[in-house]
Amino acid sequence: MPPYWGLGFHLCRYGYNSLNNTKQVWSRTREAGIPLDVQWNDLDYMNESNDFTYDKEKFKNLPEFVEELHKLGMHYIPLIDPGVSGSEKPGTYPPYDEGLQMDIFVKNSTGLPFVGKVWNRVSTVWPDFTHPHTVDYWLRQLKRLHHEFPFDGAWIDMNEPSNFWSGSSTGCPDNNLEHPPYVPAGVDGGKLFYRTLCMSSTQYAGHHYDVHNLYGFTEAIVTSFALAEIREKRPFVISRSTFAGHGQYAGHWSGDISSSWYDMKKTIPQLLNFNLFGIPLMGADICGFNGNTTQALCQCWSQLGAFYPFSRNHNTDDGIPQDPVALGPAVVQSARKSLLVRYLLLPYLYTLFWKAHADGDTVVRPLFFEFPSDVHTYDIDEQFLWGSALMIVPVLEEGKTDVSAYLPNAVWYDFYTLAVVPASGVQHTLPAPLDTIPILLRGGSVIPTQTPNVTTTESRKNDFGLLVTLDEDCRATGSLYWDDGDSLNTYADRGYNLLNFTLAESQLTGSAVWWGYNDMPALDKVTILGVQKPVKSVFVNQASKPFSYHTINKFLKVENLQIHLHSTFSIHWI
Ligand code: MIG
Repeated sequence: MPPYWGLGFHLCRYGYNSLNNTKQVWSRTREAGIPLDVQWNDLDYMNESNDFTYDKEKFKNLPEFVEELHKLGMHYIPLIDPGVSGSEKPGTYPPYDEGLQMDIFVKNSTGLPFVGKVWNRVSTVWPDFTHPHTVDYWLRQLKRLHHEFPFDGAWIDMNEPSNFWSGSSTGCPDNNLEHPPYVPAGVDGGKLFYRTLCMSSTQYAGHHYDVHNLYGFTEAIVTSFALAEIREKRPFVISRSTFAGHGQYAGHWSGDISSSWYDMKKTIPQLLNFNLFGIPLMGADICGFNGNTTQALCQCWSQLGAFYPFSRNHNTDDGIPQDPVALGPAVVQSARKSLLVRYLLLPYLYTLFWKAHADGDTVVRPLFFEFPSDVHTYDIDEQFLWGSALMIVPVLEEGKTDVSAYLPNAVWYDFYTLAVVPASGVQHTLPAPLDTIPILLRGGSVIPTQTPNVTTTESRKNDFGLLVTLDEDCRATGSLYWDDGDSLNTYADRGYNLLNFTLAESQLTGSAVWWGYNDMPALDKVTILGVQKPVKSVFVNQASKPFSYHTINKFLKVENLQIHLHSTFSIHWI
């Protein structure tokens, strides 16, 4: 279960190169009114690219900055590489000295630490995350860094594991693990160890040959455990390498994609796949990583990315700045508008994450998951759903201001006008003005919302709303999971609330299936879409209430309710 703040918007780039620059981008994003929860730093915060250090000149006041973020209810995440420097002066760099003492580095075939090279000045050695003592080792390193500046999560990169050398400085021994009879196509020069560790190097669990693909997964498990120990709050870990089972411990981003329309489009099938793999906390670098983005691309990508479960704008060090403000008012407007929609819908997204946590459900899902008997849905990968109720139809081509969507057989409502979209079972053209990403609501749903603010910490305090969409039988159901959003094990320890909502025969009822957490804002607003006949009166728990009814778009709105969700309530209309 991710922390609630992890579902906010994240801002990052490789090569801010100083705290001043980081702060400048961070503050101009806030000044533009763009929702933002988490500021990140890439490896340029480190001293000489060494893990568990920070540059005391260029990032001098990093600890103060992290405190400032915390005061504002925001969070901070640094990059951590798995490999640590293997050639600092003895006694000056505990991550190396302690690793030697604890004997937890991956070893070469002669029993000494395996030496390769990544970002470190001279050489790199790798902790063996299958070694039982590495839990202690990694916890010590992270704790020491956390003592310097209290970061809130970990971004674990290069954990395939990636190496700038193929093997060590002299390559790898000549044996049948390095040169098995069959190698996968595309492996450079037939070398399995191409830009990674030697296959005959050894780990606690066996030859690297046998556990290579588990390196990132094991690092994610240990990192997640260490963060929970240190912060005593929910760990938030985003990893580049994954394996089956990873979703229990961490999320994923798709690495170094290009700032291109083609790569943006391909992020949707990636997202769908990772949800099928049980790793719902997934996203791609918004506006692309490699190369220079453009205003038009970044505008559309900011809108699409606002609907990635893990939503982060990140960029390479040799590209133009691509935070929304850097790209001008059109991108700012699109990012702000789509992220405010995301923040409005966070109670729904969070409830989906709870369902994924409890039942292994998908968060983002392909249309065929909801409409398995409709063969037209099978190959759709340019639209996607959040749960069962919300369909996102991004613009994926430059300059387009409408988009063609397939609407499976159901009642669909336009998120913005709240009117029925008069088509289903057909291809339909939706308007997509440059600052608007088309979103449809599926009839039959009760979608919990919350008035958005510019951080999740603030938006969590606002009143709830319900968007209720009638299906062809004028029914709807939905639920809302709520807890403090950050404590460990709230679900297992039953420190949460679970509300169920049902609408039938012009009556919406809501009741708590479980109430284990008292700090919950009131329900203040209910909007019911698809009410065909004009409404004469509305009763909330039998008492008559003012309302408004939109005769053209046919929705009913009841506001200023202040319903305490602990008790069962009903709203009906005649
Ligand atoms: O060799 O830390 O995928 O997101 O900015 C590149 C620098 C290392 C790769 C990551 C990318 C990150 C970059 N890293």
